[in-house]
Amino acid sequence: MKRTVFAFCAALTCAGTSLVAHEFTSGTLTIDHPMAFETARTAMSAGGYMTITNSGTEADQLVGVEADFPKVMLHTTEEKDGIARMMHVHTIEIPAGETVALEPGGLHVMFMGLNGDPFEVGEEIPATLMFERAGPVEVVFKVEARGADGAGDIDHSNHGVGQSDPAATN
Ligand SMILES: [Cu+2]
Repeated sequence: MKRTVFAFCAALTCAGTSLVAHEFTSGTLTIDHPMAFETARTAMSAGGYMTITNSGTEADQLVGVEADFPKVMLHTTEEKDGIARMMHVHTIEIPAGETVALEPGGLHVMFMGLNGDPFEVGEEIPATLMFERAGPVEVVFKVEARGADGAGDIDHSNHGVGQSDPAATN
């Protein structure tokens, strides 16, 4: 009985730790909660989100992301005439003393070429963030459930199809 209780507590602690401490640091950079939303079976791409805090005194730049997909890009989202469009960006500036959020409807990582292998809840996506100053930082994107209404990731509903995304053609 005692043993059962102990095991239960240990499992709780473990779960709590993995949620709270899902962050990665390198020098003065802290990457918090890299995540992606689960995707539909037919999805060709998925967004990756996180916050990056630079506690140093000099700016850094996220210049790329490497992961096991045909293509991984940095995107920003611009809304024009009520239509959200993905735009490829080459770098994401992380100013000194600031936190930059990569989030739905804004800057994000785009994992492209899923090819019938959708992101599933609980899946972990290893990736390497490439920073100009800090160099490579290994992180793990955790795949989380999408809201019942699809909230949180609306800008990717038609993404990867190509009609409205100039970045998808290059
Ligand atoms: Cu995108």
